[in-house]
Amino acid sequence: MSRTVIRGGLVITAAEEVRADVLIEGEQVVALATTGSAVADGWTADTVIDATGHYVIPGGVDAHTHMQMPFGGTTAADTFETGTRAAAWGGTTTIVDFAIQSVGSSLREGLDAWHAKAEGNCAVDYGFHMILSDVTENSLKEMDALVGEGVTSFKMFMAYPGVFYSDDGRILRAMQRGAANGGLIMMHAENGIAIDVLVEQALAAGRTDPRYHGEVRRELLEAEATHRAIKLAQVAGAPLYVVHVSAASAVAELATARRQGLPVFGETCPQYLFLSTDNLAEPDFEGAKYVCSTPLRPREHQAELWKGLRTGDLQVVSTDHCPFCFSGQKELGRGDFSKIPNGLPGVENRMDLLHQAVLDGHITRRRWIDIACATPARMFGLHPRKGTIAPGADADIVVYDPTAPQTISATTHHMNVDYSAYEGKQVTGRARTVLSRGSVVVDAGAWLGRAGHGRYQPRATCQYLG
Ligand code: DUC
Ligand code: ZN
Ligand code: ZN
Repeated sequence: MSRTVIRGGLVITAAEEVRADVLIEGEQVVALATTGSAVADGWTADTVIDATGHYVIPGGVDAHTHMQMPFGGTTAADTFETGTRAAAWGGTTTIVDFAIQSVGSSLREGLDAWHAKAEGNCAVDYGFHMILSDVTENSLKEMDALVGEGVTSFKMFMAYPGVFYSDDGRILRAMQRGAANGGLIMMHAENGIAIDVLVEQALAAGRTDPRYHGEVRRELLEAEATHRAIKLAQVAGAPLYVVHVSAASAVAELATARRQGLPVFGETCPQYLFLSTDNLAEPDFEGAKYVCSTPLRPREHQAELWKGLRTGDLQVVSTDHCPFCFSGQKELGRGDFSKIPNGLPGVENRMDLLHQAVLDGHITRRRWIDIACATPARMFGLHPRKGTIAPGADADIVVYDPTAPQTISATTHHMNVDYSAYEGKQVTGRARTVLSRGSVVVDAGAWLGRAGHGRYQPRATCQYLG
């Protein structure tokens, strides 16, 4: 079995920061020992990685991606191969993607289709959530089977009537089932019935530019849906995870519920922390690059999101990586913002943007690792394999250079999309060496990984409760 030692770095986990060497055998971490100690110096290895002056952090866990997802008459531009490769470049070594149940089909059909897309193609490890679009007696029964085979979370939509939308009764039934079988309901919390009325009225009045996407998807309708989802979960006796929280008032709903002791959790995404409606208003249809749902909000919301991440009212930062090229895909919505496919690229940028947030004073180093690695792993049943550096954990490790300057750009990124949402943004910090289950996949600007190295990860039920 191969032995690797990572020497001389500052090991940062959600729990602590220590100067330690890390010993890896095969695919797993087997020991940590203080740098310079007799124990560490006594280790022999086939490969020694010098991490002097660097951080040694767990590989990122991005719990919300959509590789090659069909949406709005087109398909997200990253395949499982290109998207997981880009993830690795950015220091993310596990993704949890969303398999989709189409209306009229079974969960099994959807899950099988997503396994077929991913299998043999991923550069890093992956798991699946299931999008539940058709709550029937049969799909409720199927939820139990999926939990048993490691698909332990189910996304539901209060938005997109006629596509993914579930009404309150269906949501309640799925939550009740989740309360019984351990499946965690993930909610897209926007009142889609009301939004569709506002979309129709905006278009009829000739308001067709991308910025109206942000205006019709009103903050109040995110807060209202978040509140309703919380109450439905309370009635069902189920925990709740709200995805892509963008509005300050939605954070307030989560905070109020949490003060009441309810097991409700919230995720936000880098686009809500770093971008705003100013981007949606960019001229010449450039605003389309920033169309996603929930939408970007006015800049003032960012402070509340950062505060939520510090106080713990928000627990996770995922990307909702769902890239559509500007050319030919976003352009489908010229003259009608409602036809712009919803989604932004970001799987490659998350770890660096959040490191920049450390430098900017929004969060601490350990909180960076907590919200980007440790908590998503626990929330979605991947602990202790993922999200930390400890004996027995998978050797998914990033040797991170906290001083490397970087200008984010589509000309240098590895995502299969023709623009960057952060074009020209300067950040400090970058993954230098990335290991996935003990194999070096990125080193000093060189790609050493391969499609098919990434393995499907069946997940336990939520480990963040209680
Ligand atoms: N919600 C998501 O989580 N991803 C893409 C589109 C959407 O509405
Ligand atoms: Zn969503
Ligand atoms: Zn999503």
